[in-house]
Amino acid sequence: MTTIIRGGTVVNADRAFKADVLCFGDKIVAVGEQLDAPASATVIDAGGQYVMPGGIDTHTHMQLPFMGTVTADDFFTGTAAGLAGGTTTIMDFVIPNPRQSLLDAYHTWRGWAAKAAGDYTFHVAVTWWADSVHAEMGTLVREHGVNSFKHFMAYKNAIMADDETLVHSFRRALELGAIPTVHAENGELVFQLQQDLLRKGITGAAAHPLSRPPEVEAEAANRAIAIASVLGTPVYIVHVSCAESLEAITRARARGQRVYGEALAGHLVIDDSVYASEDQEFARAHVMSPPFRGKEHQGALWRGLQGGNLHTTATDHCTFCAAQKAAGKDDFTKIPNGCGGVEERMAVVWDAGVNTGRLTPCEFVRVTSTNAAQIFNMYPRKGVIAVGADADIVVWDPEGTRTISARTQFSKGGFNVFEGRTVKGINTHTLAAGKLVYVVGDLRAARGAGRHIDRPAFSATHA
Ligand code: URQ
Ligand code: ZN
Ligand code: ZN
Repeated sequence: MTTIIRGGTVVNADRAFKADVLCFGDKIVAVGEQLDAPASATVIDAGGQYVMPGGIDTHTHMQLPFMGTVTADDFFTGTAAGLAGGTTTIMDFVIPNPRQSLLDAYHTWRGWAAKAAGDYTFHVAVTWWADSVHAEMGTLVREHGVNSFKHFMAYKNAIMADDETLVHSFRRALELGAIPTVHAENGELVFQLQQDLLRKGITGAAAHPLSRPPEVEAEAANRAIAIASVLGTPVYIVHVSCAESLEAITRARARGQRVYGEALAGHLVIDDSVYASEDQEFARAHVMSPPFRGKEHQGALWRGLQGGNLHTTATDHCTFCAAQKAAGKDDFTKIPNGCGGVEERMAVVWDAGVNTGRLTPCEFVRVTSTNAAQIFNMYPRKGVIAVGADADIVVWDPEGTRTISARTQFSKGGFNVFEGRTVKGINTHTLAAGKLVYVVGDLRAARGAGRHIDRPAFSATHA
């Protein structure tokens, strides 16, 4: 398949410039003005539009078994929804149960992901520790293209990693040239606060944020950063939701420590007033962890992205339908945690970031694609419009508008946390591995067309 994208402005993280882009097969083969193309080539007129690297969502959970149920989006519907919104690669999670072999879990998730419509890669969670975990981490790095290991510091009595596991795993990641990532919330504090609230008879969704105040997140962020500092390993903090966690990252980076932070599109534009809704179904639909915060935290997160102390934007796409969320109608601790966003991330970050002047188009590319590719060692295969890169390309109309709604979304779950938001700046075309998979409103996602992306270790002193 040959495609020529004519007349657009290519936007990479470092610069924007007028150029055509020629794709052959799954690769970009030429970038330049007035390119020749074979008569058989598919022509995309990008006049007046931007031509940007396909989005990379560093944090999704498709088909996740969690809190007694399974997320509504599987690897096909979830990646297809991502393609519709300009995200061409997702970074999902293998989450072994405690005492479960990491390799067994990895192979299970690989089986589930075979149906994906877009490219995918996995962070592997370390939810327990034993010599066998030490060994399997090595196998995953050496033989399966894993270079990042996730640690849930929340979710006590489930998948929470205690300090012993954190220290062993961070140390092993360093040996292997892999990066540890963390869900930073103090799971013991959350658990105790949950019990306090339930004892007081406070059981509705409004209790959720009360059990997870910003300090609960910041303590864990500080602890993960301190462990990483002592052990000399980098650390990546997922879904940084509050100013206090960002301050911990900013302090560490000012000391020269290699700490990265991720912001969710939801946390950037949605505040905690959603939990005060009389409509309990609406409030439950917004239960995710860390919770949506007060408005003052959103400004901090945007400054984090602008100032280079937050590096990626993601979604933590983890959708549950109303009936699934209703499992917690009498006990908020039983509401499956998670919200959607994989389809809306790029347009929401553009509308709230670029249209407001917070981000330039180049900075938008950096935080929606390039930084993710570089931090997790997929660059320059991903994250740039350049010869030799994968032909994962978004043609972006800065004047195009659409109103986000669950009624028109492709993702499952029947709810949209961005419901009713009109965004200006939308993708008119998405190419994934050189195939035209989305043309305004027309999604052409193919089951199984997605590929697993191996991510080499950065360096290994000894694996
Ligand atoms: O904690 C996570 O990242 C997963 C389990 C999704 N749920 C959530 O509330 N963020
Ligand atoms: Zn998390
Ligand atoms: Zn998550």
